[in-house]
Parts: sequence; C-alpha cells; structure tokens
Amino acid sequence: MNMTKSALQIARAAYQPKLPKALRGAVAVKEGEATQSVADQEAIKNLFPNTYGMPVITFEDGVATELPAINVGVILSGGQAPGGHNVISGLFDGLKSLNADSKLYGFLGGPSGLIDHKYMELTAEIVDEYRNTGGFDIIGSGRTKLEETAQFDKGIEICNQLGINALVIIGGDDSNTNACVLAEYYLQKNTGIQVIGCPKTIDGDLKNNMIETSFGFDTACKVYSEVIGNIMRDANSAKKYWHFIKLMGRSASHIALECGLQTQPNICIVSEEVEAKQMTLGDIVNNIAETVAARAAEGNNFGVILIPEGLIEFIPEMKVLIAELNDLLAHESDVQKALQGLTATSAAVYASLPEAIAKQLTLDRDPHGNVQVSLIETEKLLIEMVKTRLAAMKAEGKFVGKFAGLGHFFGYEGRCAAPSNFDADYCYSLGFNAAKLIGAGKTGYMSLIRNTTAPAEEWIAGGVPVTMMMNMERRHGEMKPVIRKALVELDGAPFKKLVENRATWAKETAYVYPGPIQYFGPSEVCDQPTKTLQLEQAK
Ligand code: FBP
Repeated sequence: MNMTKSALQIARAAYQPKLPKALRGAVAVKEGEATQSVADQEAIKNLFPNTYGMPVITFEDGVATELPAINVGVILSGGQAPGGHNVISGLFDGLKSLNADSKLYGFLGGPSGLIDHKYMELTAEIVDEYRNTGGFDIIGSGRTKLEETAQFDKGIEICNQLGINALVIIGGDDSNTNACVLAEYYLQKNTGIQVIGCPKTIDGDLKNNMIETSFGFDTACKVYSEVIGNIMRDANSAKKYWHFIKLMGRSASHIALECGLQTQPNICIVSEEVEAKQMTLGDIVNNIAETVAARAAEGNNFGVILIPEGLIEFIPEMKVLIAELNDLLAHESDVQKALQGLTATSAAVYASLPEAIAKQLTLDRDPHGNVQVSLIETEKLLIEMVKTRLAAMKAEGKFVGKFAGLGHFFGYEGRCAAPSNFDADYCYSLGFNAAKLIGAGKTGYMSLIRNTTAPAEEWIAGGVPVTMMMNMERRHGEMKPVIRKALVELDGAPFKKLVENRATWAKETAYVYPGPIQYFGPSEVCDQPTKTLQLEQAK
C-alpha cells in the first residue's frame, strides 16, 4: 500500500477541530417540550410507540460522573461526503472521554457490514491516520437498506457478540429514517442497543428547523465553486465558449444554488422553480437561447450556466416519462419490450430526445428503483437543443453571434475532498456529541449541532428525535414513514438572493472567483460557512 502523503495531508493531520464549549467537559441534559412529527402525527406515533414524542435535548455544563466502558459500532451509509472521517474521530474521542476503556467498531462497506458481520476495531492508531481527511475509506460505505427485521436481528447477534451497546449511523434522510426504525425495534425487543444518527449528504437536503445543514455540503460546494470560478476566468479570457456545468445533487438544487451564489454565473437553473412554474424542456431551452442571443448582441459569445443534476426529473413531461420507465423497467428487463408499454405522450417525448440521452434514461436503476440522474448527460442534452434553437433564431435574424457549448459534470470531484474547517469542526462535533448522546442513554436521536454561523465554540449541542422530522410518503406503492426531504424553498432567502441578481448576472460578466479552500490563514478566508447557511440563519 502506498503510504506517501502530501505536504498538506501531513500538516492537516495536526489540525485540532474546534469543539463547542458545551462539549468540552462533562455534560448535563436539558430536555425541551415533547415533540411531534412534521405531519401525519397519528400514523407516525402508531409506528414508533417507543420513540415518538421524545423532547429535543440540549447539553449544558454538568458534573463529571463515572460511566462504565461503552462499546459502539459505527456505519457509513450512502454517498461519500467530506468530513465522515472526522465524525468517526470525534465519536472515538468522545467515547474515550466518557471512559478510556470504551471501544469503537466500524462495520465495513456500509449497512451490509452489520448484517454480514464484517467489522474491524477502530483503534487510536487507525483513527489517527484519518483525522481531517476526506473520503469514507476508513471503513467504506454502501447503499444497502436496513429495513427488514431479519437484518435487524442479524445486527443484534453481532452487537451481542462484540458487547456493542450502541450503533451510530452516518447517513442521509433514508439511512436516518432506517436508523430510527432500528432504534424503535431494538427498544421494543428490549435489546439495550441504542441507535444514534448523524446528518450526512453533500446534497444539502437533510435539513429542517433543527438540523441547520448536512455535513459535506460546505466542502463539496466550495470545491465545485473553485472550479466553476476557474472555468469562468477561462471563459472570460477566451470569450468563445458557453460552459454548461451540471452539478451533483440527486433531487434538490441546493448545490447548484449555493455555487451560483458563490460565483454569479450567467444562468443558474433551479429545478424546484422549473417544477413550480411547470416549465417544459422547450421553455428552459428558449430561456437559455435568449440569454445567449442577448449577450451575443453585445459581443459576448461566452457564458457559464449551472444545471442541477436532478433537473430532468423536475421537468413535467420528463417526470412522467421517467416514472413510467421506472415502473416498466421494474417488471421488464428487456428495454425494447418495456418501451412498448409507454403511454402515447411519453413515447412521443422519448422519441424527441437525442438517442444517447434516451438510452441513458433506460440504464440500470439504483437500489430504490430510481433512475440514476448522475448518469444522464443533461448538460449535453441542453447544449444540443440550445444549438438547434439558436440556428432557428439566426434564420429569423434574432441571433447574430456564434455559439460553441462545452459540457462539464462536477460531482465525484467534491465528495471526498479534505473537509473545509467548517466541515472538519462540524463533523468532529457531530461525532463527539453522538458519544455524549450515547452516554446519556439516548436512542432514536440524531446528533444535533446548531448555531453554526457563530464561532464553533458557541455552537449548541444536543439531540433531536428522528420521529420529529418524519411524515408519511408513498414509496413503491406503499405509505412509509420517512424524514421529509428539504428541497430549495422558493420563498427562502438563498433563492430570493438569486432572483434579485440573476438578470444582472445574465447580462453582465459579474463572475466571482472563490479560489481553492484555504485550511490555514485568516478566519474570514478559512472559516466562512456557505452562503446558504448565512442567508438562512440571518432570518
Ligand atoms: P447521498 O444522498 O447518499 O449522500 O448521496 C448523494 C449523491 O452524491 C448524489 O448527489 C448523487 O446523485 C448520488 O449520490 C450518486 O450516487 P453514487 O455514489 O451511487 O454514484
């Protein structure tokens, strides 16, 4: 194994993440009022009789008490997000602060490690190798869903074998929903195994009144914004290309919006607006072509457009087509046969798409049966369609310039970046705090760190019951309890900021070049939270 480290890696390993004041010593638990789920209270209460209604808790300074050693198992679930290793190092240090003989086990390759009993003990030596690094490679991640009681029972077996008293599941909305189902089951069965969740996803869609942001969003957006800024400088130097940049984020457009606010592109598409205005693919193409023509009229044959990864599923006619394909392909693996089942309208939409894109819509589904939007080249689809539209406008004398489109997709480039100071501190605190929740005997809670636009030492630490974030949604034809996903709010401050400025940004070349993430230097350069967080918390 190549253990050569970069100079930055070596220097960064020594960074000591900042912890909120409240977590630095022994803690006392302050309980709030009983809570309710965000909707469907009766249904959720019936499904979670033991974990429903628990109070939000806050940690305050407490008196040190002797706790027995605690053994904990940790699982990384779903897509990588910068800072996962710091959640684990925070958890490790937090457990050791409760009792030096506590042990941490990592389940390998995601939730399947728990079911298949694949694990390793995370010793101080191993954890130290991964402090402040990106990636999930310390134990690996996976997308196996924990939802069957047989899986839960396999979990009990291995926990009993290793003397594990608690599990920490680091994941997105689905994984944390499943963590809560597991917590409820383990309580009902009186196993004594606690389950705590941690909010992870670069997509930024696991947030609500309590969870201010999911970890990884800050770093990923900063990495993408750096590269977008570099492309903008290139575009403004060469003045001959329109760059169509697709940005990750399975369904919500938080990443595209945040990168838009950081860099001020000519166009930043927000899927949630497309859906609300029922815009067709043709409408989107026309809007882009008009902006290209308006800039060309002033001699600017270049520009930058940000496209959210999930856009295709928010365009009404595409949404219907994709839903039909999801159903048909679930029962028929022969694509040609499946296509024959499309309704006449969807068949016409399908036929109107460039062949390569149409084919991408029929590729393998993810474990949830959804189309894998990261594999659909929306940026290329738009370039082709805008080119055709501009040719027609040219013939009508409405476009006088030149158009050359270049496509990019930024996603995997940012998911394993070395965490920014914000994510390094936030993740370490989430992990350390999870240990305190375990020490306080809690289960069915998500680790909660609030007040995150203030300096880290003023952050508020505690826990929020997962049931509080749930509602009932139809999944695979059945009503299921799930954590409500946070899409971009069209009346929220970040989107309003875009709307206030976008006409100017479309016309002028108002690019901002954020540059690379800085790990050392003045706080205003190194510790800025995202624009999204700053605007939302300024309310
Ligand atoms: P999570 O929701 O699990 O954090 O993953 C999000 C994400 O990074 C999306 O932005 C993207 O669409 C998807 O994962 C890609 O999945 P995969 O890693 O399986 O290619």
